[in-house]
Amino acid sequence: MKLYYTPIKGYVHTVEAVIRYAGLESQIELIPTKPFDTGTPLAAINPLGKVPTLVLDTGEYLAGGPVIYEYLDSLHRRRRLFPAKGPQRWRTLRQAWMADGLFDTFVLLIIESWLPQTEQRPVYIARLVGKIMAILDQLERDVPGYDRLDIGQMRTVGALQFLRLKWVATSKALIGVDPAIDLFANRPQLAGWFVPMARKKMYRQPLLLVE
Ligand SMILES: N[C@@H](CCC(=O)N[C@@H](CS)C(=O)NCC(=O)O)C(=O)O
Repeated sequence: MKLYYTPIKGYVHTVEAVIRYAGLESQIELIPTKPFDTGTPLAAINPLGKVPTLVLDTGEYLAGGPVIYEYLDSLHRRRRLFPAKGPQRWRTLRQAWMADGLFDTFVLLIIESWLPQTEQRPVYIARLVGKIMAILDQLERDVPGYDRLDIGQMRTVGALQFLRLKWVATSKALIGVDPAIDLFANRPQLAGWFVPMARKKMYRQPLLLVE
């Protein structure tokens, strides 16, 4: 299998953590990919042109992080990250979907931050920031109900790591966003869960080292 993804210094993607959890490191060829580069080979594989994209040995591709996580989760013998059925499955999928939305919403903000400030849209930015804060508030309510490790939790760690890594630089480049906003202030449940999770080995060791 070949994984097209974008290694980021100081960051472990959810897909990397899932690969480690599943013990599939030796079965996956990692292909560092810049999806925003014109001429990226990714465009010929996945019409959405997004990372992560997984090309199977059959030549078929899978895309959408959560689709890839579930496929990888079907390939190991440890406890499943995706519960097979019942209320726990829907709770977990909802949590993973929300965390994926947190990541996607923040990516939209990053893309907006690439524009000169005179071309940025303050109303749009405020709306995206509002969604991010609302998701953090929902996580604050959800964390006390977390049970055994599942894909909802893993996607949440991945999204929060990315947010924490890029928040200050992104908000400095945006109009109307205060870079001093502390994402974890007044969210003690979330901070108390996230900080030790982020220190776990699977979140400290990316699959590829990047300069
Ligand atoms: N939630 C999505 C995120 C995918 C995503 O938005 N990837 C970005 C990278 S940050 C991308 O490839 N963007 C390229 C583009 O929008 O053309 C997933 O996990 O599949």
